[in-house]
Amino acid sequence: MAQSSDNSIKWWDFFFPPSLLLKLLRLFITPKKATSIAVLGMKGSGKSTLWKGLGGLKVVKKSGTSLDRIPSFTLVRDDGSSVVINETIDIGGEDSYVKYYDELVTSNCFVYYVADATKIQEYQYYRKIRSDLRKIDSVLQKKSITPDQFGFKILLSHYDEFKKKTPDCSKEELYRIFFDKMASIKSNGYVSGLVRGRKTSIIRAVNLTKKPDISVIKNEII
Ligand SMILES: Nc1nc2c(ncn2[C@@H]2O[C@H](COP(=O)(O)OP(=O)(O)OP(=O)(O)O)[C@@H](O)[C@H]2O)c(=O)[nH]1
Ligand SMILES: [Mg+2]
Repeated sequence: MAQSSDNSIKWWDFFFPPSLLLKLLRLFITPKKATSIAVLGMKGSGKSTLWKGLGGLKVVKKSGTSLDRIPSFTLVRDDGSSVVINETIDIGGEDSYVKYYDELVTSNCFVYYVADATKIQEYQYYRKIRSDLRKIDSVLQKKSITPDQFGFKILLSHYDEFKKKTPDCSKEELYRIFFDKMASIKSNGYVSGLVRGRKTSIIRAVNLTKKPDISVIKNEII
């Protein structure tokens, strides 16, 4: 999914203007690569808050989401670099929205699955997470999307509140609790394999209302 080309202007370009001209032309003519992001996950976990942080949504409705259009937008990182994000939809977290995974999980997209860290030990809550992850796997299988065509991360939001409730519990401990709850996930798909394999690289505890955590998320989007 990564793509880079060194169009940066160097000192010697000023001594060889044709090369400078060529680079300027390439900068303006080359279409910017667009990236698709899907934000899936539990009700009230922070999906719309994440879209707002990334720059795709102006306001987060207090009543929750009922299918909001996210127009294509330019995501700007702290260092000024940017990436165009394709038009998509912001979905709610109830079961009735899971059918939209079929259109949102595509080849060459990056999927964020958001769950509230303060709720992951509740039986109904972690059962629904397992079921959602299985659904992502079934879409990957149905569309024959291979791991190299797909980016995936689980965001455990409300980490600030989790920390207030359980100050002695480290992020590593929280990840262990999460993976324990996912251990019996019944699927042989890619995502289920990652959670069963306890891959900590796919999980991050965050406060989605705070800029530093949003910046980290923005910086890893390529
Ligand atoms: N403290 C804290 N609050 C958060 C965090 N993420 C989201 N919130 C708050 O949680 C509430 C719900 O956030 P939303 O972004 O609407 O959640 P959602 O997943 O879009 O909800 P639905 O669309 O109903 O599924 C809002 O009041 C957010 O400000 C977080 O990491 N920490
Ligand atoms: Mg929402």
